Amino acid sequence: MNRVFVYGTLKRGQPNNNLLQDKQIGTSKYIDDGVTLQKFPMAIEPDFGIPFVLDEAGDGQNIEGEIWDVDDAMLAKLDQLEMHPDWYTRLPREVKTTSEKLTTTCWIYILCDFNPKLLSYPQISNFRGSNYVSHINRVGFDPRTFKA
Ligand code: PCA
Repeated sequence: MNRVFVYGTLKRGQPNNNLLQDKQIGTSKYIDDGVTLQKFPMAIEPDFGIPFVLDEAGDGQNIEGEIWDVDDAMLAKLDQLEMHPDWYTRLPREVKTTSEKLTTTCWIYILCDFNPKLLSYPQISNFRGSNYVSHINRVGFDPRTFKA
């Protein structure tokens, strides 16, 4: 099993959570809500509403999200969605569980070598995804513009 911390569109009630719960792809189990032990900036890209946890630990806020255990097939699908390692990079980071206050290591999709302009976008600790535009509807979208 692989433990993943999701903070954006993969959370329950968000537009990509159906993928995380698709039994045709693999197995997944919601474990608990959680919050990152370290602080990170989380930027919301304004045109498509894409959430990015930025690789700049120490700045920003403790990020709220959900802990899921997934099998290898599901992890591979998530990697494909997040374009790991070309766009987001999946990195291990410590997360504190909300119910038991236990520290657990999870994979998190983080944007490394990011375009510094992302630091000027609105920053939040809890993504609620009101203006998110999914991949298929992104006109003029180029993931490279978010990288340094
Ligand atoms: N999906 C991943 C990373 C950002 C996003 O929208 C997640 O929910 O954790």
